[in-house]
Amino acid sequence: MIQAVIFDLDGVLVTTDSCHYKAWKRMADEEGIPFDEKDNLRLRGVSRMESLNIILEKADRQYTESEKHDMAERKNAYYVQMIGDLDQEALLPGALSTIYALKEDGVKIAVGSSSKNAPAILKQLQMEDLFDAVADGNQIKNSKPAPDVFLLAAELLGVKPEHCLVVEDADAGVEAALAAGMRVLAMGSASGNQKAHLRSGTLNDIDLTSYIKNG
Ligand code: B16
Ligand code: MG
Repeated sequence: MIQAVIFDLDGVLVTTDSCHYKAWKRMADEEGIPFDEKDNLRLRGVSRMESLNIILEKADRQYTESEKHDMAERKNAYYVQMIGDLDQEALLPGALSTIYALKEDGVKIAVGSSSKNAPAILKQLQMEDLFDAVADGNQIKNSKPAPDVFLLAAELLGVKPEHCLVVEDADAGVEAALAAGMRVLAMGSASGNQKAHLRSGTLNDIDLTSYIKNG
């Protein structure tokens, strides 16, 4: 029986996934490193430094740790600048209505995001009080596909992993949820993931409350 839903943030609740791409693209272009939307799929859900390491696979030289640190900082500065004027119009279809419907049914809700910017985004969208728990990239050692962020969210909620359903837009996030022993709805760019228990284009295309009620 599902007692809690853990939402990924970028690409599930908010359109910030495209800002991550644009910020990495700007950094990669400046460095002359090939990087496109297809490469970007591998970055979804994974941490900032792991994302950089994936981008650098196509670089024609080695970068020092200090250079890598500076590049990650530069990308984050571009990203933070881009999300500076984010408002509720950036919420993805069905995000708010799904959250409210679940809350009305007494289902606990949490955020499980790899992003260290998650608390700032939730605050800017005035959503920080909406969730029963928030687990993010600041609190974990291993990012998705490791299960850490979802296990932490379940612990903060006081709900066993087998009673949690994760909503994810990244294949790495689907893997993380399965590794945590949770059920998972794959949506958006992960909507073709056959390992997930459920699939949908957006949160508007699925009635999560009925799914949960019917067990
Ligand atoms: P930051 P999610 C993830 O967020 C993004 O999908 C991924 O593209 C990003 O690299 C990661 O957060 C780290 O973000 O640089 O802000 O700490 O999808 O898990 O909500
Ligand atoms: Mg995501």
